[in-house]
Amino acid sequence: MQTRMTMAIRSTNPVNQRMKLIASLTSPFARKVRIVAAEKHIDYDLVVDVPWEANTRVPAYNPLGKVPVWVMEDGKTLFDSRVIVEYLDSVSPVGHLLPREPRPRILVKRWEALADGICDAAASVFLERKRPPEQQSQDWILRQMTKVTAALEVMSEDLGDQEWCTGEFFNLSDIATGCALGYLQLRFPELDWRRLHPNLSALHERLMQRPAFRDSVPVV
Ligand SMILES: N[C@@H](CCC(=O)N[C@@H](CS)C(=O)NCC(=O)O)C(=O)O
Repeated sequence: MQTRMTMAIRSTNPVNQRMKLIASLTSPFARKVRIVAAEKHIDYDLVVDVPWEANTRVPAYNPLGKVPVWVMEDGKTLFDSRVIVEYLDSVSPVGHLLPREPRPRILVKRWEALADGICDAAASVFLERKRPPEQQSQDWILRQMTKVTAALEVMSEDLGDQEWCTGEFFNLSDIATGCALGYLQLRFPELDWRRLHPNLSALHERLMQRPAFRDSVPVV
């Protein structure tokens, strides 16, 4: 499925072919890219491709067989999501999502690493639980879920009573965190992170006020 995403401002890059995002609609990493592109008004075609399906074309774009993949105007492909969002932030002058100064910049990327780490651990549990019960490892599931709960605790502590993850300005740290929380809500509705961490819950509510978040809620 290919969908044209129409944004108010086009990318400033010279155009040969339209830029494309290859993504599944449930991937939190792909959602992060979609939100960054929307916040920065970058125009692209969304190509929905589920890497787990037999007829997937994802390995033709990314040898690692993972989404998201960004296809640039000259056909060069970019992965993974952290590389893509850094690229998108640098090609459009609209609302910087990564600070320029080294320390604030790396602190935003630290939040992103934490949020992506939650998604990696949670996704591996989701996949493990899809295996036949006798093949599932409870030790593995526990190990991964411990990472999720520990990372949520650190996020909650670091957020404190700030409006946004790194303080008063919305940036990539909030997008990555919101995508991780949204993924937990989708795949692990039984997790009690909202009650345990009311500040993360309030952050998620604030993020859901933004059209880019509302328009990219994962669908199953
Ligand atoms: N570190 C990668 C993670 C991407 C990832 O794990 N994507 C999943 C979907 S959520 C995937 O495509 N998995 C297919 C596979 O592992 O074969 C990123 O940030 O883009």
